[in-house]
Amino acid sequence: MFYAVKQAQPPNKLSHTRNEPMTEQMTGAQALVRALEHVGVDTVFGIPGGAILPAYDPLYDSVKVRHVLVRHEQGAGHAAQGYAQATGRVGVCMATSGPGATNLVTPIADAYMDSVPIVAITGQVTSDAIGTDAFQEADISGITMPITKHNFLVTDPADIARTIAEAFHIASTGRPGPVLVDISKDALTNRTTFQWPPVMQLPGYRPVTRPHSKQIREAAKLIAEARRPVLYVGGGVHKAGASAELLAFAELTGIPVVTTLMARGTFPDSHRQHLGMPGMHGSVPAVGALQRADLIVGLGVRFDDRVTGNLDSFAPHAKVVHADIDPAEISKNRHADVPIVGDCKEVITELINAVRNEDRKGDYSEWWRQLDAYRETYPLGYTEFEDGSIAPQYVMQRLSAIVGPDAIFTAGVGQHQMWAAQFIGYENPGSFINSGGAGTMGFALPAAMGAKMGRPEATVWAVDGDGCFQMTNQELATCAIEGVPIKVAIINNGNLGMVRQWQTLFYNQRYSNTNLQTVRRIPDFVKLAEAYGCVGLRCERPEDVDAIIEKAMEINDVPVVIDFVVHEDAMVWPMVAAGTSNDDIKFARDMAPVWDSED
Ligand SMILES: Cc1ncc(C[n+]2csc(CCOP(=O)(O)OP(=O)(O)O)c2C)c(N)n1
Ligand SMILES: [Mg+2]
Repeated sequence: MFYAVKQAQPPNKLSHTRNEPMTEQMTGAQALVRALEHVGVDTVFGIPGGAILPAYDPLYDSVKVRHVLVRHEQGAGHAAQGYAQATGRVGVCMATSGPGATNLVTPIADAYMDSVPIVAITGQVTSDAIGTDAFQEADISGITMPITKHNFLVTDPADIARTIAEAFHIASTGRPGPVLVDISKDALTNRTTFQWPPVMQLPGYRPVTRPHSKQIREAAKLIAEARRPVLYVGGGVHKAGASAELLAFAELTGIPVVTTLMARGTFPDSHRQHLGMPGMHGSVPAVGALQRADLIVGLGVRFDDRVTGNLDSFAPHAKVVHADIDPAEISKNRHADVPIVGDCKEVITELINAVRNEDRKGDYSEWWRQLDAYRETYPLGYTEFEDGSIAPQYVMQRLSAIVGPDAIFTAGVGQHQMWAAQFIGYENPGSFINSGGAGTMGFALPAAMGAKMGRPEATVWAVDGDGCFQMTNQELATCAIEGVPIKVAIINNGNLGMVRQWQTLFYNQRYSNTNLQTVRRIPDFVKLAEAYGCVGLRCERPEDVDAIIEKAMEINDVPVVIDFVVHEDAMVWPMVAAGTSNDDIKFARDMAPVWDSED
């Protein structure tokens, strides 16, 4: 697995290979910090408070674990997500009981939807007060039950070290996801015997990673027989660290590739077999290919409604091979003719072998003629405005050209996110980090902070909306004080733009509560950046875009925020209206592609 805890093997295996386990008397809080050190944690994002306070005392002394004091627990959670996605390791956040813990609910839900491995550690009121409505009591394990891969309530200090080992193991193996460890205050203050490595107690938790060989052979047969196949690639391929295998498989078979929002960069955008992103704001070639396919090979995907559009009319002619590590995903939305449960790295490796062993080879030349025609006729494009204002898509293109593919981009949620997905070229796996499943406004900035802390050598850009930015911009203080020089590009259209776009298209241009009035400079993003100890820049004319991006690229000691003032009427195209068929995609307002007559 790509996501791995730093330790060489799970602790229960280590116990057989070492002579004597380490034992020592200490408090539960000390055991917690010691366990975090043992599983290889180097960064924890959090905010202290009463119930978690005992843990912060030994944390103060740790030379291995750096605690980053954020300004809001939501920022801690998203930072842990950004850290996890940029490094391939488990991200960690920490909060006190009650409101501290509930502030983590949004990032935990986000991590659950996007299968991001994080461990959230929360303090809980003392065990004898649980259930009494004690000060700052919230049943956080109950609250997060449906949005965690697993969660624990620990009331005995003797359980702390083992629980931490289990939490990291669960978060990082199989389908990755968030794990919550809620620890009562008395478990932190009472003494225990610390023992490492602990023996994990996870009966029944055995994620299947090896695919069934019969299913693999079946898939290879369908690939040879197909005339119009598509590789539908999702976030699971990146999480399995399988982009090299994907490239080899795609080139071996010659099958066209589409990459979902969560898989941007997993297959190089510049590769001639890449058709773009599928779905609601996908490219016409990608959406058209899926609709006309006779075989879809889904790898680490979940046939999300944003990809399929109206499910009944999705890819009506296609047989489906669906590979995923989570058996619950297979045939959840779309029936799989060939279900494959397994880790995508192993699945694709086996598929390569099976395709090589097939005597027949698929002939997709007619298919490529059709797809190349789509590419020729319907490239991604946008309208410039005659009043001399900046088209937001142009900002993305220039960011892509000047910053280059080695950077990491994060995004908020809305129009700017879609433009960042469409108009920035991604060549490397994991170079686009965003909130896909939950669509959480406010994700970009703290996620960029976490990514930059995990990969300090990388240039990290947060592409944010003026609405999203106002949800989590307080983490600029954290970035400035902790020395995390991220760069933020605010796409300031003065509006909750994506919602406004729907009002334009579906609500008769009745713009109810979407105007943020940032034309009045409330807030003034440049001054706000400066107030937080960052450099603030403003860009209002297309001819200044390059110079301002270049200036931001030269500043590497403090965070930089650019306020790109763009036209409020820019819209995201192509678009498949929610709930309608992918066949009804529009590449501009009221402009539908003309499919070939043979379609
Ligand atoms: C926390 C949260 N609240 C509400 C929404 C609904 N929503 C989706 S996009 C959007 C507008 C975002 O505005 P902005 O950040 O300015 O981005 P833009 O679309 O203008 O680029 C809203 C309100 C959401 N996704 N997340
Ligand atoms: Mg906006």
